Amino acid sequence: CLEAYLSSGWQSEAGTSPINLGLPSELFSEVQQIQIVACGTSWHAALVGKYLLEQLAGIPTNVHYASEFRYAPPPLTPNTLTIGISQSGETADTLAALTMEQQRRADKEPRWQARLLGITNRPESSLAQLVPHIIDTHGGIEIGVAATKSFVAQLMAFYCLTLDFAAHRQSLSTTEIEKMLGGLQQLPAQMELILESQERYIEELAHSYVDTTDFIFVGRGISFPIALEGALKLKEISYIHAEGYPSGELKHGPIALLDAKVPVVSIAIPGKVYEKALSNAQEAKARDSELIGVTQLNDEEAAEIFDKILPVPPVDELLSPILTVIPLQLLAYHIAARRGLDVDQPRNLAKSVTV
Ligand code: F1P
Repeated sequence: CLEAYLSSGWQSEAGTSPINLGLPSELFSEVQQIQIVACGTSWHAALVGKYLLEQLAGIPTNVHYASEFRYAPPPLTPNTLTIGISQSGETADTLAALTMEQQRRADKEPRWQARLLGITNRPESSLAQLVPHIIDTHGGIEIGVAATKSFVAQLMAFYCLTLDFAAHRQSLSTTEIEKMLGGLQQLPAQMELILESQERYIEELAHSYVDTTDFIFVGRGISFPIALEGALKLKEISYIHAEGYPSGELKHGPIALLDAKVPVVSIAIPGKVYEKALSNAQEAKARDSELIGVTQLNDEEAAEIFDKILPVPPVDELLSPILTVIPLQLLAYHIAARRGLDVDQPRNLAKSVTV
């Protein structure tokens, strides 16, 4: 996906971008605010996008459930970019939210007019026909109903969109941009390493959770949406009740649910919020929960705290979502397979919700 977005022959010059998304510059000029509408897994990808766009490009960004947008539309703001993200490009709620945004801004002055952008795996979809511009994730068609590879492709689209904004606004230096691009380019090999070295272990580990009825997932900062996505995958394909929370929210209520029967999965990657994430994980351990850490390979501090570790290769915290989601997808997959469930066609779920 990344290769498709790189500008050819970028010269590390401030104010120019290493990314070419094929979008017109008017779409980006003087953007003061971004709003993203999405459902399900795409909504979780949007939360990672919000983190990146706010922290790296400095643009206030709101993420809305597309299914709620029509009933509680946010007040209009000028120079606002609205992004609809949908793997299938056919999700009715996402299409309706974008249509509403287009209609309510139709007669306004230029600053207030709709600027709509779609992010989808399907450039031939209804979403692509509805909005004037799209970013093709190059993620291809999902075989299963539950989105997995799409999530990673959507994240890559958000990394590149953010880098493009950050380069033009000079909110990151060229050195910072180059460092991030270098990190992004290493991710495919690191993902393969996880798949090759961890799958057997995760398959065996999954056997011990076949009869588990509840799971809690926690993460801080950029890892919080990954906690939500890990929980969603378990619900969607394994039919196990699972919730995701920001690590620091545990003590504000969910901690009452914890005991030896409720495993807690904590995503904790060395970086800004690492120590805090580890100390939150310890709160769960004190309530007898089994602690499973998605953390960096060979981290001694983590090895002391977690009962079990799903390791990922060393990675910058900012890029870690693309790696940390993989063991969680594998965990949900192997628990479901062990339970004899149809992982590609879970009960009650549609590939795209078109009503
Ligand atoms: C959104 C979504 C998926 C989920 C399921 C139902 O789809 O919630 O994330 O796995 O397939 O639809 P989309 O708008 O990203 O196509």
